[in-house]
Amino acid sequence: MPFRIRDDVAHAMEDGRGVVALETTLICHGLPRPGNRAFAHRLEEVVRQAGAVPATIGVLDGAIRVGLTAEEIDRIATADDVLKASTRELAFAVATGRMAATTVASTIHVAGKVGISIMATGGLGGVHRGGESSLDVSADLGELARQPVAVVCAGAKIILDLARTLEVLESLSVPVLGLGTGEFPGFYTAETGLPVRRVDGIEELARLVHAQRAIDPGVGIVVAQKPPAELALSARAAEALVSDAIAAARSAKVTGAAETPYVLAHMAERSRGTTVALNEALVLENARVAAELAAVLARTARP
Ligand code: PSU
Ligand code: MN
Repeated sequence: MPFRIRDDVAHAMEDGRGVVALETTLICHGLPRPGNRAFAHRLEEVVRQAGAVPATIGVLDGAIRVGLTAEEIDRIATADDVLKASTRELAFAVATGRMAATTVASTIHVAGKVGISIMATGGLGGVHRGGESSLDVSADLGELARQPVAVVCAGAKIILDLARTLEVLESLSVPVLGLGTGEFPGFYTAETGLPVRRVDGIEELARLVHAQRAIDPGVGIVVAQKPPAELALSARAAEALVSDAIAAARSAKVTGAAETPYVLAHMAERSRGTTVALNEALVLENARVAAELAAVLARTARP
C-alpha cells in the first residue's frame, strides 16, 4: 500500500472522530515562502482547536502520507523541487520517490481511498477562462464527481470562468452549497452574481451531507462560504488584479499546471501581499468550519 496514515489520524478514524484532510499544493505552490511553513502548522492547529484531527496530505520518500508529521511539513514547505501532483501524478511521485504536493483533486482522491470525508482548502480549481477552447479544466471537478468528500472552500478561484465551472459541476451532479450565502463566492471576492443553493448553519449542512451520502454515496459536495468580510475584495478590485495576472501569464506563455501558481504569485506581488493575507485568512476559516462539520458528522453518524 502506498498510503501511510499517521497514528493519531488512524486512531481518530477507528474511533469515528472527525478528521479533516488538508492539501499541500496550497502550501508549496499557492502561498509564498517563508510564511507558508508557519501557515501550514497554524492550519493544523485551527482544525485541532475546532475539535477534529488534521491530516495534511503529501508524497514523501515514495509514500503518500495521510497526516504529515511536523518535521515532514517543514520539509515539504521548504524544499525546492516539489512537484504539483494532481491525481494522475501520484503514481509518478510514488514510483520515483519525488516529493510532491497534492491538489484538491489528489487530496480528495487519497481521502476517499482511506475513508476521510471532509477536506478544507482555499479556492477550487475549475474551468479556466478560455477553457471552452483550451479544454483547461481542473481535475478538481472530475475528482469531486467520484470521491465522497465534502470540500469546504471559498468557492472557486476568481481567476477562472466561474459560470462554466458551475455548469460542469452541475453536469457532474456534484451538489454546490453556499454556507450562509446564496451566491457562489469567487475566492478573493464574495460578489460573483452566480446563484447557489443556500444552507444556514453547521447542523443543517450536516443533515444535507448525511442525505447526500445516503442517496449518492460516491459523489463529493462543494461547501462554499464567503471570504472574511474584513479582507475580501470587491468584484471590481479582484477583476483588475486577475486580468493583469492572466495577461502576464499569457505573454509569458505559462500554461497547464503552472498557470494557477503563476497567476496567484503575480496577484500577490501586485497587491503587495494583500491577496496573501486574504488567502490565508479564508483558508483558516474554511479549515475551522470543516473541523466543526467533521465533529458534528462524527457525533450524528449512524452506526
Ligand atoms: N486554494 C488556494 N490556493 C491554491 C489552491 C487552492 O487557496 O493554490 C490549489 C489547489 O491545490 C487546487 C489547485 O487544486 O490550486 C488548482 O490548480 P489547477 O487550476 O492547476 O487545477
Ligand atoms: Mn489545468
